[in-house]
This record gives sequence, structure tokens and C-alpha cells, in this order.
Amino acid sequence: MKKDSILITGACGQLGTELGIALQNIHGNNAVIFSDIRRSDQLPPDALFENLDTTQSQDLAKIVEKYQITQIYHLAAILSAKGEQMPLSTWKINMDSLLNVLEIGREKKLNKIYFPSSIAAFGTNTPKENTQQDTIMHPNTVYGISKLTGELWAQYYFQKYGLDVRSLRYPGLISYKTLPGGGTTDYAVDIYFKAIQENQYTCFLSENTYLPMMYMPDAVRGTIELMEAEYDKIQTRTAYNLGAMSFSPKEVAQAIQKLQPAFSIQYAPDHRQAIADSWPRSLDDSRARQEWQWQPQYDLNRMTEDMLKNIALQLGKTLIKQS
Ligand code: AKB
Repeated sequence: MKKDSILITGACGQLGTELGIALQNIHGNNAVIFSDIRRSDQLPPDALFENLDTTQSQDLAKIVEKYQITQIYHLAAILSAKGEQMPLSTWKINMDSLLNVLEIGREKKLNKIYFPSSIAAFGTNTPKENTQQDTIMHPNTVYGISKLTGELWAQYYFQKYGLDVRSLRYPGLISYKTLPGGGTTDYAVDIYFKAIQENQYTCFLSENTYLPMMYMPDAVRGTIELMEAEYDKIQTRTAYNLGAMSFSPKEVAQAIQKLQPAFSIQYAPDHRQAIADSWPRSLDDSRARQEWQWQPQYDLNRMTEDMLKNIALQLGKTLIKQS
């Protein structure tokens, strides 16, 4: 069988860098092509990189040809909060790039395509607790509309052309290696950095805003497990709910205080509160658990210990248990 050659779009984003490194470990450095509109310092120095704006179909086609690409992880997108500042260009960027990827997948008969969906695909009138896989979906942000539409396009290309497109509805992703940008769940990353840097944090969401969240090692493993699962196991061709934990800003602050009792938090909700309020508070991901045996490993406390330890190391600070 031909060896896989994998293209990651939006590879310098929060998920792309870590996912790309995990894929390099499995397939070898030369089998993974990182691409983005510009290279970031976070990429491994030996990473193969191409400048690519995925809204330009001819540029995408050239790279697919150059590296004889067999799989694409299409991560390039504008996220929820930033998208609300530029709705029409967000729609254009998110949809044109996805359709370009699906079309090249169809034309070149690529083995597999990965497209990330999000909890943003749900909306205000979705039942909030333990949100089901199949439920009311009327997203309120342009990012959410693009994710729901993207799920339907993914399913369409699978049903009509047999293209093996797979997708997950990610919760908020939390990581210390590459920072997120432009999302509503970004507070759950900022809070850990500010805890180490300033021992206090002002949160842009209110204290009892519960949202589904996931630590990056789980997200990377879940994505690869989905992509490596046997074809017949993938019965859901829109996107799978993917859960791990659910918490509020108050609860993450309490988890930090177990390790840094002097840490303090204030609340100053802004325009992102309405976006968070339109999303589920927790997810039912039983379909992913049943069909391809999804199982998260990190809960809030385990993640908090790991985040604080690693950010302190990164910033050259000592994590002292203060009492
Ligand atoms: C965002 O906040 O926009 C993203 C997401 C939940 O998809 N992190």
C-alpha cells in the first residue's frame, strides 16, 4: 500500500502544531506537511512547511501534487469571537477553504479528509445539558453556522462521492504549547498563564458559565483515533460529539487554588458571554464512545496540575505551593 502523505492546513494554530508533531511521530517527519498563511516559531525546526492560503484552490492543488498528498487535516478557520467581528469574510474563508479541500479530495481521490467541527454548531435553543448527538442545531455565530454547514458538506461528499471525510465537534481546547486565538473558550487557557504570571485573572465570562472543555493530549489522541478507526466503524458522517469535562470559570479557579491558594479571580463578562450562553453546558458523546471507543483521560484536576507545571517550566518560574 502507498505510504500516506499528510497535509495539515492551519497548522500553526492551537491544534495544528501539536497534532502535526503527533502525526510526525507516527508517519515520519517527511510524511507530514505543515501549511499556514505564515510559519510560526512553534513548529519543529525540521517540519516541512508550505505557505498556503486554502481559499486559493490552485495553490492547494499545487501542494497536493508536489507532495502526492493522500490525507488532509483541514484545520484552517476563523473562530467564534473573531468571526463575529468580520462575519462575511469569516463565512468566505471558512466555507471556501473547506469546499476547496473537499473538491481536491474528490478530484484526486484522497484516502481521508479530517474537518474539525465544534460545540459552536449548536445554538441557543439546543438543550444545554448532556447535549445529544442529534438535536436542535440553530447556531448563533457565523463560525457556528460555518461548522454546521461544513458538517453537512462533509456528509454530502461522503454520500455522493464516497470521500472518507471524518469530523469531531470539539469542546474548548486547552493547551500550553500553542495558544488559541479568537475563540470564546480561550479564557480557559489564559487563566493558567495569568495564574503563573500574576496570580490573578479577570475573566471575560461570568463565574457560572459552564462549557464543555478538553485537554490537548486528549484532543490530539481522539483525532488520530478517529482517523485511524476502521472505515465501517465510522457510522456518523456529520461530526461526532466529543466530550471530556465540563466546568465554569469559578471551578477552574478553585482547581488552581488547590495548588496556588492565593490565586484570585474577578469577572468582567463582555461580548463573548452571549456566545458562550448559546452553547451546550455539557455533551453526550456516547456515539463516539460506542462506535470507535472514544475515552478521555484528563479531568479538571489532572489537567490543572499539568498546565501549571508546564507553564511554570516554560516561563522559568517555580511553582510553589503557597499556604
Ligand atoms: C471557540 O471558542 O471559538 C472554539 C470552539 C469552541 O470551537 N474554541
